[in-house]
Amino acid sequence: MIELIQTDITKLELDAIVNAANRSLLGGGGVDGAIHSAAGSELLDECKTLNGCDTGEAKITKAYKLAAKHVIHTVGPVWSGGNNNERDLLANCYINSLTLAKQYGLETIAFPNISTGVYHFPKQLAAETAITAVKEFQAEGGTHIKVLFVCFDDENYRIYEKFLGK
Ligand code: AR6
Repeated sequence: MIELIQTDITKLELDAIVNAANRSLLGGGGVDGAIHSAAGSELLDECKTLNGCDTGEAKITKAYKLAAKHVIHTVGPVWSGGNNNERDLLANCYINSLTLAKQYGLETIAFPNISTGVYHFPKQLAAETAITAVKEFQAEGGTHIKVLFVCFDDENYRIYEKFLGK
């Protein structure tokens, strides 16, 4: 079960929304900034207890003032030409977030287009990587977690429409 929508991820009432964070987990710009400002300062307080997060890994918190129940924070790779394991690290973001969702018994999760903003991962390759990772997890994981790909910009939305065959 995969769906595609174009919206602001902070508005979604789901079991979890995923944050494209940085290794400090202490906030930033882009979707990270939007999630922290909508969730309120208690989110930052909980993030301060987590001791950061490595690239490709994921950590879960409550969602405070957001409509979602949890935030899963993951750290995408900074694109630096493609020879630094960027693609596997990006796939790990999706797999590790879904693994956490499964551990917590979550049924609905929304992903932003991780690394395609200030981290400059090429959008087509990022979409292909994200969709492949999610499909593999769903095929192998034996779970029924519903996954929403949330695109914010038009370019990503058009790319996902193409790859998902809409
Ligand atoms: N809802 C959904 N998607 C969004 C939203 C939103 N409200 N706002 C932006 N996007 P970016 P990254 C999309 O830069 O490249 C932060 O400072 C945006 O169109 O947020 O992984 C962190 O702290 C883009 O497609 O994340 C890190 O330092 C996508 O979210 C760094 O940026 C990701 O863009 C992470 O960079």
